[in-house]
Amino acid sequence: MESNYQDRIPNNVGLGANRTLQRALEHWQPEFLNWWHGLGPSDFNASSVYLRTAISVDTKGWATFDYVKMPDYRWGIFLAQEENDRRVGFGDHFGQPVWQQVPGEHRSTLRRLIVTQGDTEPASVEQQRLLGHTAPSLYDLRNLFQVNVEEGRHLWAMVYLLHAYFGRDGREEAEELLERHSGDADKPRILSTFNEPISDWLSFYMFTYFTDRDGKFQLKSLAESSFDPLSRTCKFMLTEEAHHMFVGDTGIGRVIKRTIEVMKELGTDDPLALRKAGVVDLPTIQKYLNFWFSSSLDLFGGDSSSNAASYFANGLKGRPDEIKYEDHIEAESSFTLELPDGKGGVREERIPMRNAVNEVVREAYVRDCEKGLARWNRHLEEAGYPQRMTLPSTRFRRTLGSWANVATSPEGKPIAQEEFNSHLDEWLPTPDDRAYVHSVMHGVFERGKMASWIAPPERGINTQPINFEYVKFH
Ligand code: BYC
Repeated sequence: MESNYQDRIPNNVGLGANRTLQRALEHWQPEFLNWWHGLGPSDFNASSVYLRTAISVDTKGWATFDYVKMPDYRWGIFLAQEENDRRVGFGDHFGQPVWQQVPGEHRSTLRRLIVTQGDTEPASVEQQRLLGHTAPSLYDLRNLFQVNVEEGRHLWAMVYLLHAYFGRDGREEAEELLERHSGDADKPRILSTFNEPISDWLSFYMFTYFTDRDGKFQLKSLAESSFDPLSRTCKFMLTEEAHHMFVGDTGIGRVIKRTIEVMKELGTDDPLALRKAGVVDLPTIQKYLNFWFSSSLDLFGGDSSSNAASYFANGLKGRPDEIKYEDHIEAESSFTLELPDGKGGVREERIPMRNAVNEVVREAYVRDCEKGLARWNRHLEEAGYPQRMTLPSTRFRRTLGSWANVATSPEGKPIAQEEFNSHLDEWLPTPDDRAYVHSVMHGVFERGKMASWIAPPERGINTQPINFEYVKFH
């Protein structure tokens, strides 16, 4: 299908040939823009931002760079190319042709999955809406807005599926995606992490590293879906997601690098001395990491989940890179979970593999997270410091699954609740830590300049220099 970039809604789904669908989406478009103006990035809508826009899905068109005012960004509907004779890759229908329409018996489950995915996209934009004011550089400001407009496009992707395949229910769900709001007491976003405030840039980098990475794994799982339009949509979303994680990965790396520079200059790792010098001390960075990593772990769902088992059995949602697994049916296989034994210890339990899919995916996610830590720790190693950033155990500070509300140390050792409480200030950001981090957040809007607490990036965007005018305020 050819890309049509001239339509009011750019697309490669032949929208022009389906007047009813086109009208329905054109009706939703002003509601989306209303939402963007009310709850999208605050105050920068008149600025020209050096953004990449997807105008097609081929290598030439998916990343076209130019100055754009955010409300004029062309939020389009793009699906990856259809694969010839694609077959169901896992579960009970393995080997059968994939579905181009929604099977009646899976309609409400697929709708729920698409709504849950769709709900996270505008949620993250809402969470980040005030960050522009305190951006540490024009380069970072541009990256924030790039992430925001693309999350907006990912919302469009899910809304397209809801409108095109789920009739009136789908249209109602699309409206509700703009009615729930992050942190709203009455109508919160669906998943926990998407109601946490992101009010400083250290949290933003942690979120784009850890939470966007959940996005990567969930999108990869949905890209395996037998419902082919969902699979193709997610495949294309994944190309954009990589930059979001890059922003988090390099952002955290730059914060650590700058802290090391000042540790060297001052000859101390004393947090108070470092704070006086305007950088974020390593223990505080570790506490932020503990917070966002543990929160993001909950986004994979329960470790033993009958929902996950039925998604897998029915071919609705698979495992990332399903092709790498030997057994695509997993009807007989099992998985050993480590569970709290209720007496301060750990016990093992074998559960059917299908019920453990969330845990399998979570484990793959943890391995992927470790790569960033290795990179950040290299900065410390090269500078000759013994400190290292670590990932806490997957049992630590969970609110969901078998380890929910079980007190453990960051290493995963079950401990008494009193002991947990007495260490909280060492393990998670305190109000003081947050107040300090907030206190160094000031907008730096001069070309090439960086805030005191972060090192410059290694290179600019799209081969532009670091001192490029990434955002023009007029
Ligand atoms: N918070 O059987 P269970 C992204 C609910 S991020 C609140 O344990 P299941 C992005 C669950 O919905 C990726 N509720 O888990 C990143 C279920 O409720 P119902 C987003 C939670 O169903 C950055 C109940 O608890 N995409 O793209 O196997 C920026 C029992 O669930 C939570 C997706 O998540 C939680 N943390 O798996 C922008 C993919 N966890 O249905 C974007 C779609 C679970 O009984 N979603 N619950 O009322 C899914 O595949 C699944 O819903 C989950 C949960 C993986 C989330």
